Amino acid sequence: MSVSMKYKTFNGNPVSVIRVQSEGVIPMKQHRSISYTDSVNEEEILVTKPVLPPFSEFLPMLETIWNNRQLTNAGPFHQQFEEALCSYLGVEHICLFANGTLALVTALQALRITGEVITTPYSFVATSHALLWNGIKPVFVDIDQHTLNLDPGKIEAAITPQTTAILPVHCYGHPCDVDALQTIADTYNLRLIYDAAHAFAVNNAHGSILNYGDLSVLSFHATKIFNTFEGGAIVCPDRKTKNRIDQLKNFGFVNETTVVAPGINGKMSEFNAALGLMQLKYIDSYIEKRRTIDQRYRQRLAAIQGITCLKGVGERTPNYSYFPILVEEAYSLSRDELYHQLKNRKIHPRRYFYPLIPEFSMYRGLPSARLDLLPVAMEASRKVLCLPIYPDLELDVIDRISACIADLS
Ligand code: T4K
Repeated sequence: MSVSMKYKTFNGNPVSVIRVQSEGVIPMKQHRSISYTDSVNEEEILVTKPVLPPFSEFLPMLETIWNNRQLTNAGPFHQQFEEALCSYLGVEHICLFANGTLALVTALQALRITGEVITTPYSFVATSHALLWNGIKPVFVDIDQHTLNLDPGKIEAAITPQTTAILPVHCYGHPCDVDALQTIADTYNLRLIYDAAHAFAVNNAHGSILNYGDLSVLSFHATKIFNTFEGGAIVCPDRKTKNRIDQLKNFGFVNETTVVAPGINGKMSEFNAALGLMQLKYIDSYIEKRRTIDQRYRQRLAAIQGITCLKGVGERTPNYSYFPILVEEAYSLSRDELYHQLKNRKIHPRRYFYPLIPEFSMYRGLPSARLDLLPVAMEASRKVLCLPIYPDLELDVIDRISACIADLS
């Protein structure tokens, strides 16, 4: 067997490609996997780099899994992780999932959402995809120019007799206008499901932002501030809803012989749950490091004309999950020119979220996908650049990134 590693790009991003080639009587087979190992090219600065607990601390947990052979289906680590998360986040009930997308799809199923759902055009595609997977028609409404979250002032005009719910996103972890959204939901008898994939550990003056609406959906993907490799969760207010969601994520089983709904397999494994438990020990230190990075960027970028650092509104404890800047006309380069110039300098920011969801072919034909109806989202999609931010990012690297942006102006 031979192993070789090559540096390549994937979706325009630097990755290392590991090639494993086996030899022998069996015809040669190539296994291809993609990793993000730093050793291949130490100088590349990626938009994020997942944090992990010390390997030695995780090993005893792995040993437990190896010994007890409970690999999935609500094992002991799963139970402990659910309890620990509820207590850390300040929420009543949580249902763990294999990833955030399955959690979104299941949240819509759990509340039996049909017809039309009002949502934001400015998000990762998974938000709208979850609607399509449920046969629901997304209705895009423009965003607020300060928070880049769904603009409550524009929602009422989009409500029709078919509207059943609102699906906003706490974009970059910056809270939506939760009170205004709840008022609209109550007035029109709509369900309110938050895509809170970016909003882990965000609190406003009253506590966790995850306690608003009917349900909130989290992602624990590798690129998120809190990761379980892959993972996700639904935060729900009562035991009855939790039971229904737990059934739906387990094929609809309520016991060995009874299936009450066409459920899916959305379960989180013991491996992911054990890792999550371990990550919880360190999450406060991860967020604190991100806070320092956020502050450093703001200091270093403050004087650059045409660069605006986005800020949340109403967070008592932010999570600093992204560092989005707006590249305004007063800056000498366009957002895309800056993006490419930085890439040439081995700095890899990301254009979250470009293109806009309504620009993708499966959404383009919808009446609400007309880009002239979504001017704020369009502008954000053409101006925002998310700069690298992760706990291990050294302050001198932030200074280097900021200096590049200043030099290019
Ligand atoms: N709702 C919202 C609002 C979301 O943002 C997301 C996910 C979801 C729902 C769905 O939740 P999940 O089903 O994913 O749990 C990434 C993530 O794949 C995606 O989870 C995330 N949002 C989205 C905003 O970003 P990409 O296309 O940027 O991923 P990728 O592979 O290019 O990674 C970005 C950078 O991170 C790379 O430059 C390298 C680094 N990286 C990535 C991975 C996966 C690593 O260093 N190690 C890794 O293992 O989508």
